[in-house]
Order: sequence, then C-alpha cells, then structure tokens
Amino acid sequence: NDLMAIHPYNPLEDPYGLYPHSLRNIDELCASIVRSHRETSQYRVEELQALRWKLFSREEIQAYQNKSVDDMWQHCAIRLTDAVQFVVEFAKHIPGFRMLSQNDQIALLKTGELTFTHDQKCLNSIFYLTFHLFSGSMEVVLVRMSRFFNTENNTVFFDGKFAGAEIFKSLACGDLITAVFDFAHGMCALKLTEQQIALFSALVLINADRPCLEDRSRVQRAQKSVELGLMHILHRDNQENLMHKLYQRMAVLRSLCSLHMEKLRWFSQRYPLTAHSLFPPLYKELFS
Ligand code: CLR
Repeated sequence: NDLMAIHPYNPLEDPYGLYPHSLRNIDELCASIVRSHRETSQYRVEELQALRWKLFSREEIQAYQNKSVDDMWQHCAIRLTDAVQFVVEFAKHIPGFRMLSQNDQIALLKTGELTFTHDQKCLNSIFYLTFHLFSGSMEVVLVRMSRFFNTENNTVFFDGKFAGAEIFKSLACGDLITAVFDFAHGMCALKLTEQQIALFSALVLINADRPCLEDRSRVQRAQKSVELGLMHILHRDNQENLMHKLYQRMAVLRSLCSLHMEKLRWFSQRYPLTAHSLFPPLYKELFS
C-alpha cells in the first residue's frame, strides 16, 4: 500500500481514535479513490502543463462566437457528456459507491429535480439526460475543471486547445460562464494535490443530502468514510485548514448548479432540440 509506505501512520497521534483496524480501511479507501481518479482523469497534470502553449487563434475564436446558440449548446453538451462519463466511471470504482443500490447511485450522480413536461423530455432529451440525470456528476466535472485551467491567462482546455471565457459567447449565458471560470480560479488557488482532488471529488459526489435517496443512512456511512479519508490526507499533508475552505467550495458548487439549472430551463424553452435519438443509448451504456 503506497500511502502507508510513504507516510507511515503514527498511532501515538491517532487523530480519529480509530486505531488499529479502521485506519487501515481508510488508507485502503483513499488509495482506491486516488487510483480511480488517476485512471479516469483523461489527462495527467504534467500533460496539461505541456499543452498550455496551445491557444486558439483569433479566427478560431471568432468561428466559435459565430456559431448559433443551439449549435454551441449542443457542442458543449457533447463535451460535457463525455466528461460526465469519466466521472461515472470514477464513481463506479469508489468502494462505498459500488455498494449502494442502483437507485441511490443514480440519485447521487444527478442533483435536484428539474421539472420537465413529457414533451420537453422527448424534445430535449439531450439536455434532459446530460443535465437532469447527471448534474450531480456535473459538480465533479467542475471540480475537475480546475486541473484543466490555466490561471495565468484564465483559459480552460476545451476542444484540444486552451480557451478563454469569450469563446463561449454564443451560449448567451455570460454570467454562468463567468461563475464557472471564477470557481475554477478559486479551486486553483487552493493548490490541491491530485490525491486531495480525488478525495474532494468523491466527497462532492457521495453526499447524503441529495434528494430521492432510498437508503440514506448507508450513503451517510459512505460519506463519513470519505470525509475521514479526506481529513486523513489533509492531516498527513499538514493542511487541516483546507477542510474548511473545501466545505466553502462545496457550497459555491451547489449554487453554481442551480444557476446552471435555471439556464437550462431557459434554454430548453427557447431552443427545443430534436436530438433525442442520440442519448437514451448512453444511459443504458452507463448503467447496464
Ligand atoms: C472539465 C474536466 C473534464 C474535461 C472537460 C471537458 C469539457 C469542458 C470541461 C472539462 C470544463 C467546462 C467546459 C467543458 C466544455 C464546456 C464547458 C469548458 C475541461 C464550459 C464552461 C461551457 C459550459 C456551458 C454550459 C454549462 C451551458 O475532465
């Protein structure tokens, strides 16, 4: 167990009073969350660092800005769906998550109930599925976004190059984009390690306050263990003060997601799409 090897546990400073057996479990839990994060994070941080010089040209930016609103929404939705799939894969390999019922797994991956009429569900199922069903995992995508973000020039890795907020102009939701970029900026300021990001992502996902849970107490137990894991890692890194800041970030995430939902409702009323044939298979693929 590499975590144990690098940072031997000292029972004399047992911060949680869990010694002897539970701490082994926490170490194992952390190790598998970190492994799962590493395997599903698409790019390593060093790879992203090396790509930072790749920026969109003026012409390329203009081409994105000249896209129609629904073209650009669809384009982003496809990118986001892709990212969400990796988050679902990440979730599936978290020990506490795997043990939950399928209903609760889905309930954790989505957030809040966005009310759609039947017709909207059919017309907008690309959005219905990407956002309604998977928006709990959207929070994790936003956490992950900080790895793909360059604070020096406020750009994010999107479509193979680094892009500033102006590239999303045709989405016509500048306030949401600004809020998303601010969030990424704030996350970067915490300078989290990959292990801390992994544990924080798991904590964002396994949240016993989500609506529609069948076995809330089981989710609570899973949440507690991930929380202990995160505290353990922060303690080991001598950064306990981060815990408080991370809880603040979680609150910001919640508000971002409701802003996102609002935009989506607005968008689905204005630009009904007919791309519904595309996404039901994705749903089956993710959860069968
Ligand atoms: C996040 C981390 C993932 C890879 C990834 C894929 C798509 C990116 C996303 C990251 C960050 C946010 C992103 C998104 C595509 C569009 C979206 C750049 C890097 C922007 C913010 C536009 C969102 C618009 C809707 C919310 C309306 O592993």
